[in-house]
Amino acid sequence: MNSIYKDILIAKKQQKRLLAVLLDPDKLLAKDVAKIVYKINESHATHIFVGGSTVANGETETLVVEIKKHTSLPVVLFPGNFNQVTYKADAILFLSLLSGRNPEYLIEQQIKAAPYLREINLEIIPTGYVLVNGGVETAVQKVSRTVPIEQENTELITNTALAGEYLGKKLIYLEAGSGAIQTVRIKNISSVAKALSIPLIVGGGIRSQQQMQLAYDAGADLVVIGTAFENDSTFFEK
Ligand code: 1GP
Repeated sequence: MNSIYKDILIAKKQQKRLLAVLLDPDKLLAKDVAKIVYKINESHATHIFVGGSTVANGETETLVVEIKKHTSLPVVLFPGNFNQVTYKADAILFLSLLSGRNPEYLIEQQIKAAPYLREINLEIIPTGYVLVNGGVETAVQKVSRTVPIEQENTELITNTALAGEYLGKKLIYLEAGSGAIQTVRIKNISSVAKALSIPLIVGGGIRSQQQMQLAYDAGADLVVIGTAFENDSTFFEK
């Protein structure tokens, strides 16, 4: 029980760099899963995240089942809404959109997910989700109908993440949004990392190995790559 989070904590302590590849059930076809997951297994990825802002009912579970046929990496849900929760995964980032002021994504979706989560044996990782301006209106921004924090406002970004830790979140996911043009600025990653004692996930718009390294160097414990690998399955070979 709770082994995925424990492993993240151990990795942080040992200063190991974790890497999650994000697969969106909306974009990945079942027939492509085997070859995509093969590429992930060959890379230095440590986790597979599954989720998206707009996913039809049932698609997440189908994808998770297919992914797990081909990998021993932990499969962690990164759900856009409560319909994406499935017991077939290994863990769930139980997200609360702390940067937004829409109760639906702060607490309502979580209430809807709770009775199902109680029934199943899925590791639950309370995660504070902090969305910053990625230079373009991202899907998460549209769907959640929330305003991301401006990247100039390092203090607000940092204090929001820190409040998440004080609320008992076990992870903070600092995010520019999938397909962002502007990644989370180094200054913001480093300010948040310095303030937190819990592990920090960083994602959104990272499209090169260099950007990944900069995020780690600034204090990200786990970096998430979605679009770059979606567009080019040789991304990790470079
Ligand atoms: C999205 O952080 C992830 O929530 C990944 O973003 O698709 O831009 O890599 P990208």
